[in-house]
Amino acid sequence: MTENRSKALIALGGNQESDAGSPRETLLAAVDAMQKCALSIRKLSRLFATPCFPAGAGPDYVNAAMAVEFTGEAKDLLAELHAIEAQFHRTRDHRWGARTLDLDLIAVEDQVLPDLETYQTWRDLPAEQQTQVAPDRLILPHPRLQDRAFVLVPLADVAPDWRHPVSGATVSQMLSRLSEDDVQAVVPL
Ligand code: A4P
Ligand code: MG
Repeated sequence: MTENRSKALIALGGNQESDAGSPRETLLAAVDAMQKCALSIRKLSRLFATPCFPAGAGPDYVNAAMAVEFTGEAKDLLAELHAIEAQFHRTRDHRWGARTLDLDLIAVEDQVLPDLETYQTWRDLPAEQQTQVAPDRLILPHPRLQDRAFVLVPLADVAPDWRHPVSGATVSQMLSRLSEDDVQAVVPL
């Protein structure tokens, strides 16, 4: 019997050196590590230099995105991503703090997890609370994806037509709603 394969979108980011080298080298090493685990990489975006958000909170980031296929549940994929972050000595000192490697699960098919109401609560979290609280379970789609040029510009390389299951907007449409300054600040390496 063949098991069901699911499609997922992953965002990669980092702004601190790791044992693998610069953030750029770390991201490429993480892609290598992913190739060795139970997911198939379908598409990888270009790598981009992006200004740290919030501005001034740390060095610039390198960001990228990938489209993958995997077998199992979304939470198992997130656990794999956390294991790879740990390989690169990602620590969680404070929320949105500088990091060697951040692997966020952006979407799995058109799943809304754990349910629409909880997703909406995290999506609508007031800005001042966003740096203070982190969810203790998987929220899908990633609640901030529509706000961030450093996620959407790389995502447009791999899945411009992916449609958000709650808003109905495609990646290209979400990108067109951001300020031109934010989008132009995301520069291919
Ligand atoms: N969690 C729940 N849902 C998800 C999901 N869909 N994907 C949980 C990933 N994790 C999810 O995540 C906090 C908790 O959320 C974990 O327990 C996880 O299981 P985290 O990765 O430990 O913390 P974080 O990375 O600080 O939070 P988050 O929400 O991933 O922050 P972001 O959105 O990644 O923001 N500026 C630039 N230029 N580029 C960046 O990549 N990244 C951040 C971090 C800030 N500024 C940035 C960038
Ligand atoms: Mg994260």
